[in-house]
Amino acid sequence: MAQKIVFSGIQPSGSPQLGNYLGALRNWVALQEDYSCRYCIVDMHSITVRQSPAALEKNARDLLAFLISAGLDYKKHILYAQSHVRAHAQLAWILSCFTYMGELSRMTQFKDKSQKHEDNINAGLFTYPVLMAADILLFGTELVPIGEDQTQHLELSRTIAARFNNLYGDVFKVPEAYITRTGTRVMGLQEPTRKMSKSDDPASANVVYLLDEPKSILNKFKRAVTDSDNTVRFAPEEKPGISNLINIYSAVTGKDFTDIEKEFEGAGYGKFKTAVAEAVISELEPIIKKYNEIRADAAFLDDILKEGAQKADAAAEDIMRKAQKAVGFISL
Ligand code: ATP
Ligand code: LTN
Repeated sequence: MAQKIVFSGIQPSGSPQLGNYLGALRNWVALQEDYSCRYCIVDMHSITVRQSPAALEKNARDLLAFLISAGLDYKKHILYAQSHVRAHAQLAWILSCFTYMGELSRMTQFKDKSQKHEDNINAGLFTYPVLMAADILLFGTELVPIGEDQTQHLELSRTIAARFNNLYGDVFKVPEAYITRTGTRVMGLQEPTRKMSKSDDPASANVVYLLDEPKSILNKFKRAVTDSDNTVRFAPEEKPGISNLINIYSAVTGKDFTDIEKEFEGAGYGKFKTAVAEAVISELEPIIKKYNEIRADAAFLDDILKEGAQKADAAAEDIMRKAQKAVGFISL
């Protein structure tokens, strides 16, 4: 039987951070065993927020090298950049004609990002979820590993797919989200009520970048905002900072919350923060080692992108053609 299809994307809009890893990338690696996976560097999504062109290109190459170092098998699966495969934009246009303004205005990411970038509320920022739906639906995807912040977008992809199928027959598979128990919403270390995001201010200690030096990771965790009650207890409303650290520690070590509370009973926050930092550092260590070996090899990375684009092109062809035929474009 053919393997089920997994698709996911990550933006090269900065350097990847711990939330990306625990919420999404780790699952990307795990799913490779049982599924046929397409993993995409979604550079077209990134330009919905103004980027420096040189930084965007560098970030995309860094990200590719990171993904390979984290264990993505580019030979067995498909690893590529969105802008290299035309079908993403082609299908996004068709789907935009089956998506309502009202639906897009309800997206919380649009509202957040419009507030953050008041001077550049462009149409791409608004139709961002349509492009994401196209990414997913192009491949007959069944499972989409994402962090919790993306569930609303995935729900909209399902709605668009069902709406199109209702009108024209079974063109698209209706995808499901794949979300694990822990790590799925990592909050900022300085602002534990907001999700950690790679496009936050890199100068602050709010974001743990996956490529940070171990010393810097330790420092950021030591400076993490907590509370004055000095007990390690999971209570997200009352103790957002400590709860975030418990969630991170649990995601990395696999221990559950009550065991963690017991482990650090009476230990104080200093000791706990150091333990969380050390667990994160040792999880990342082998990835960083590999990254340092491959990042400078531009030809190696470009070859992977070229091959990935060809494979993605071929994989998208069938559904792209069906969607065009369904709406009545001339078939040759
Ligand atoms: P940006 O801030 O540039 O929008 P981002 O850091 O939020 O980027 P994306 O590239 O948009 O990251 O997302 C890649 C994957 O990482 C998505 O599946 C997303 O759900 C997940 N993710 C992002 N931030 C977090 C977080 N703080 N906790 C858990 N998962 C996250
Ligand atoms: N919107 C996602 C990135 C993304 C994505 C996708 C994730 C673009 N296309 C398709 C899963 C499937 C984000 O901001 N995290």
